[in-house]
Amino acid sequence: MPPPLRIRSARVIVTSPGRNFVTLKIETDQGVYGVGDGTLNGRETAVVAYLEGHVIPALIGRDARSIEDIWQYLYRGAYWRRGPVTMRAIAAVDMALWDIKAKALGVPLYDLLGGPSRDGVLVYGHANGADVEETADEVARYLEAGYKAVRAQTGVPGVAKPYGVSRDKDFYEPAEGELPVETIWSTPAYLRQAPKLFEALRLRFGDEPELLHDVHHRLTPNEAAQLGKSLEPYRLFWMEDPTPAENQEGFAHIRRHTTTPIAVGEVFNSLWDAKELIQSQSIDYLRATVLGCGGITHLRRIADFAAIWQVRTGCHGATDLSPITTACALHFDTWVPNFGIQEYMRHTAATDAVFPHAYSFADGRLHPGDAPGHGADIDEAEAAKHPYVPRQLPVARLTDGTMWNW
Ligand code: GCO
Ligand code: MG
Repeated sequence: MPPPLRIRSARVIVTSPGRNFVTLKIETDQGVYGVGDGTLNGRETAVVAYLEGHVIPALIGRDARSIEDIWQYLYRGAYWRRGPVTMRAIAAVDMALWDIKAKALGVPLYDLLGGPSRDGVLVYGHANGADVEETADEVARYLEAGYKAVRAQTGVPGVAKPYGVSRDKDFYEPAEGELPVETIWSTPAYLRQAPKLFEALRLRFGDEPELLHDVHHRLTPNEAAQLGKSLEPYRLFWMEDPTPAENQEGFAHIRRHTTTPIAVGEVFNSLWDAKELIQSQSIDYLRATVLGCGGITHLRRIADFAAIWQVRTGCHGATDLSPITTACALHFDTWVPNFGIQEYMRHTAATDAVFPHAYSFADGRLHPGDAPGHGADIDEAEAAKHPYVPRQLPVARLTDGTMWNW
């Protein structure tokens, strides 16, 4: 047995280079350290409290090589299981431990997971605009930049601040304001608008580019079934989060009525959120992430389970997942046999400066790089220049004032 790599210290670093990130840095007695992401958009300080109060004290002195045992200790041992805060805290530890192990062995993380299954990770970018024409121009910009897959979101007539339409064309960040900003939602107006967007995109760009769309939990199962049907002629790669997934049977209803592929799961925390959706073959892609689902240790278990029903991965990759999560996701995606696609919302230059990383984009794909570990780090001096700024995600109301799903 090689000598243990004792955890000497663990610290949380909160930084806000344009948006907030929670990072855990674990140091060992042999000088090797690892970093993990624990960011939870709008609820960052809850994860910080969980890590500092309940996780870090229990880590000191443990052997950093015992990734599985530490995962089980933090999950089973806590008695209070699951939930976004707990599972992000566990994810931060898990990412840092995989980083340490791979660095100690001098190999890129994907090598430890079983080696590469593909040459580069297909990603989709985010095009959005105030109307159909502006969105189409943005899709053109992504295709010119080499993207093979693009998510398209557009403004809805009569709906101020619709989901997915950004203030800044290059970077999308919905969190603003110390209290949630109130937005308005109209399902009938949206159901009229969405097919017009994809009709225009297919007319302009032809059949080849993969097109994706995020419904962001706004519809009932039957409205989602209507949307899926109306989008069938435009052959989407996927329709994402058509309805909230607490009621997993709702997806079986959507499935019965449309062949438009369905993706769900960016808010999932474990296999138990997805089990029936997968087993009933109600979905095509699972959006669970290393960040949301307790790290690589649990996500690869979910992916193996999903593979039995031919459900593929499509990891969440919005800007509220730090470059450390992006790096881990890319190592995971490079290995996972049932890979589908990876979301890629670019981070700002300020964020990239705080989190130097080995991954790079070329020809519509991201490449994890061959640096030992997951290849992402935190520049603490740079991070210290950006103190925490409280910001929250918006809320949504229907046109009559009724609270709705944002
Ligand atoms: C996506 C997501 C995000 C979320 C964000 C919330 O598909 O990328 O829906 O944009 O809204 O992660 O913090
Ligand atoms: Mg989404």
